[in-house]
Amino acid sequence: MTIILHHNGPSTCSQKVRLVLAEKGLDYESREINIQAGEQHDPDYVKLNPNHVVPTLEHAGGVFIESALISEYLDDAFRLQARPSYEAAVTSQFPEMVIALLRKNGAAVWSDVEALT
Ligand SMILES: N[C@@H](CCC(=O)N[C@@H](CS)C(=O)NCC(=O)O)C(=O)O
Repeated sequence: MTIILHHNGPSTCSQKVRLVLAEKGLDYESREINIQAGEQHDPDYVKLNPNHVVPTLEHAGGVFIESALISEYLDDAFRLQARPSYEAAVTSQFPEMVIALLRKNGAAVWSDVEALT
């Protein structure tokens, strides 16, 4: 499903949404609205955004206005999958690594004591 973003280059509200799209690696169709030339007042655009401002996002048959709400929508619709990291893998194996190290150095660990009782 294509994402269409009606936006303006220097507009901070548009930049906010473009940052979210970039962060999530999402491709989108760009529709530049020249607000200096008053294109935000074009009757066809006002049908999408009755506030006469940018940005406006179209996706999945819906029209979204207000940069904060658009950002929240994108965050919900395209939630990033947590990638298992090396650090996470090491952290989850940490207790086993400590036990192995203790055993290697001749220390008895709880499971060794249990095995003797
Ligand atoms: N609360 C809106 C504000 C949008 C807004 O004010 N956009 C400005 C650009 S940052 C705009 O389109 N201005 C055109 C105008 O006021 O005519 C949002 O966050 O989306």
